[in-house]
Amino acid sequence: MFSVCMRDCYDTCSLVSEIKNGRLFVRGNPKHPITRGFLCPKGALLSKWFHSEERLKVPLIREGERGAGKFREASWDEAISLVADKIKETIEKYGSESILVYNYAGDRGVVNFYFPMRLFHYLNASFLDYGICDRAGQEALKDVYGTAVGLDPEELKNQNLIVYWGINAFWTNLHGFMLAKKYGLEIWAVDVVRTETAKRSDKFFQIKPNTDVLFALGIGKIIIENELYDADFVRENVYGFDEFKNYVKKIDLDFVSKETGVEKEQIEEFAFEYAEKRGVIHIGYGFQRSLAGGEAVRAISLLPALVGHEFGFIYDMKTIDKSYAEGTFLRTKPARRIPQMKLAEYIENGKIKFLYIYNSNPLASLPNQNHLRKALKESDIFVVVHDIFLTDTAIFADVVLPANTFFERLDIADSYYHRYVALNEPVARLYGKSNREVTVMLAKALGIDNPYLYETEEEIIRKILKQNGLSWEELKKKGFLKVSEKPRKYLTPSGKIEFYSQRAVKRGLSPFPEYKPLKGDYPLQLLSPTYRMTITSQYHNTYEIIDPHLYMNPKDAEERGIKNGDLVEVYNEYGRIKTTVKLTEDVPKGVVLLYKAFWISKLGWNVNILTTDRTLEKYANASVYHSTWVEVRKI
Ligand SMILES: Nc1nc2c(c(=O)[nH]1)N[C@H]1C(S)=C(S)[C@@H](COP(=O)(O)OP(=O)(O)OC[C@H]3O[C@@H](n4cnc5c(=O)[nH]c(N)nc54)[C@H](O)[C@@H]3O)O[C@H]1N2
Ligand SMILES: Nc1nc2c(c(=O)[nH]1)N[C@H]1C(S)=C(S)[C@@H](COP(=O)(O)OP(=O)(O)OC[C@H]3O[C@@H](n4cnc5c(=O)[nH]c(N)nc54)[C@H](O)[C@@H]3O)O[C@H]1N2
Ligand code: SF4
Ligand SMILES: [Mo]
Repeated sequence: MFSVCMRDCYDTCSLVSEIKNGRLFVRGNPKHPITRGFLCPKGALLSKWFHSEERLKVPLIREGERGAGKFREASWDEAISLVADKIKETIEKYGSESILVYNYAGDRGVVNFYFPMRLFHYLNASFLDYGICDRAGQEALKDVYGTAVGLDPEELKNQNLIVYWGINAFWTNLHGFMLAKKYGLEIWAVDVVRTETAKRSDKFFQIKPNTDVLFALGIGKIIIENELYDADFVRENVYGFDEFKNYVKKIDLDFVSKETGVEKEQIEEFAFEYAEKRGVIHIGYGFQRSLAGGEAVRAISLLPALVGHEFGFIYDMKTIDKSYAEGTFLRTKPARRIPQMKLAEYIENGKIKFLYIYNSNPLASLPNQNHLRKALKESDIFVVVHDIFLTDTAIFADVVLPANTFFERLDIADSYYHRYVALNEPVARLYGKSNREVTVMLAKALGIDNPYLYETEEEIIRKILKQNGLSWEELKKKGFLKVSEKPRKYLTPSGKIEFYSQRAVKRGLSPFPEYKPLKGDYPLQLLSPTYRMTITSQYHNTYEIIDPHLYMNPKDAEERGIKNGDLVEVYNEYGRIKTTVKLTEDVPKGVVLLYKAFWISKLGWNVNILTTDRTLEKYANASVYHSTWVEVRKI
């Protein structure tokens, strides 16, 4: 059977799965041109995840205090009618907008991701305004190109150089990294940390955090002032080039070198070689989750244009139109959108009385966990969590509904990195119900007979494929289909690549990317990037391979009398955690690192006890996890 790894991962691997003697066996689909039949270390363990003894088998209803983890088992009938009654009661008492559906990309199957939204649209409930992940960069690229959709990675075969900028691709986009290798591209990395990607790159530019905007502007200045840019391309396609040229005149390369920590010769080397090799840039999601993230992406995205690329960046990919699955047409009122990063505030203000969570584990993944947990404990909100496991979020629920896995249902998935849509067929049935099945049960219990709430997976998939000019028969045969690219335009007000961004000016930003030094109230900047063996919080409980160490530069440790392996307290205005230290030169002085989003219920803490819930307001309330500062002391 064809499967698709539905994790929130660039690669969206096509898989082949089968059941032998009651066990699931999964391998990569060798025919898929991007994912090419090999699995990342997380994908290789999917059978362990599928068969995990920790999977929820029956619904649970809360008995003790919220968050205490005391539940009683219930039948599906009882649990679903309780949820339906609460929905009705909430609408009667507080109105439909007091219901919030909180979902994210725990499973990226088109039906599984969108189908529950149909019910909540039908009920005119509130929805999230997603800001947790790639938001600042999305806005920034819209400012410059009018779209965040960049290069088809298969086009890399015609390129010489790829720069991984603020992305740890060897861990987070393994198939992309291997594709660049296969095509023989030169690989560079720009990162604060000497990551596994940096270690495998031909050149590594280790930069101080939050200074990317200045680094990119400095490179731009050198390219322009040495006339290394593609003058014909720029004349035809760029808006505001002369003003930009004047703007970078004022940039002092000694200042750039001092602020970024990169030697002037290295900055020049970057500029000259990048221009000569006409590099493309994979702009990471990770590094833009910072107060400097939006301006940084804006500045970086100008570089490929300077060397004559139409869309010479990789960020997002949108291939098929999936809106039919979501069913916004079922609404009769426009949706109230709640900024994702402000969940705790909205709960505290009593604006949300009923929270339906699926495909997400916000009590691991959202910042400022102490605030969120307090808000939940003190409010009279009713919380339903639909998940495969008793996650930290499920522990705070009133009703927990067991979900099944993507091996247990029909679906399709597209990718935010490449142009393939892949088929996912059911191979087995163990426990729980799919997001669609639960939605159907709820619709029934609510007495709703709208046919869109009862459509089957196959009906929805066929309709979406047809709308997008793709064949169901062909997909069933091959397991994946490439969505071809139509001729593209810059979707900016001028119809050009806006070095002078009119859209940014409208939001009160400077027309050109601006550098502002950042400083926190504590001395060390805490980065919390992705970990190799988890996908945000997923797999902590099933693979049990985590790395809870605080990574620290020996110089910072020495100043604090800390030695390798010492137990320390990491603290700031949001909270405190205890863990052991690993000293490493991979992390520069002034920066410490903890990997993101382990389970508090398993480990006792999670980095998000410390991370800031501030947002980048001018970039649509994007998250800024990395703009967190802490102090560390030996205990
Ligand atoms: N193994 C694994 N893969 C994943 C995930 C996972 O949890 N684990 N999560 C998935 C998700 S949800 C996402 S969004 C993507 C994220 O994929 P990536 O973008 O690769 O994510 P991160 O590792 O968070 O961040 C990338 C890098 O940004 C660097 N960085 C931080 N601040 C700065 C800065 O100021 N400047 C520069 N230049 N670099 C900086 C960090 O050191 C880090 O190495 O990965 C997806 N894939
Ligand atoms: N400190 C720090 N925190 C971060 C980040 C960071 O860089 N640093 N990164 C942020 C980013 S980029 C992201 S995208 C977010 C992600 O944060 P979340 O959206 O919370 O993602 P996950 O931790 O993957 O949780 C997904 C949940 O969905 C469940 N699930 C999986 N499949 C299904 C299914 O079919 N049905 C149902 N009902 N449930 C299912 C999983 O078991 C899991 O509990 O985290 C953010 N958190
Ligand atoms: S996590 Fe990503 S790379 Fe690994 S198997 Fe899944 S889609 Fe592929
Ligand atoms: Mo993400």
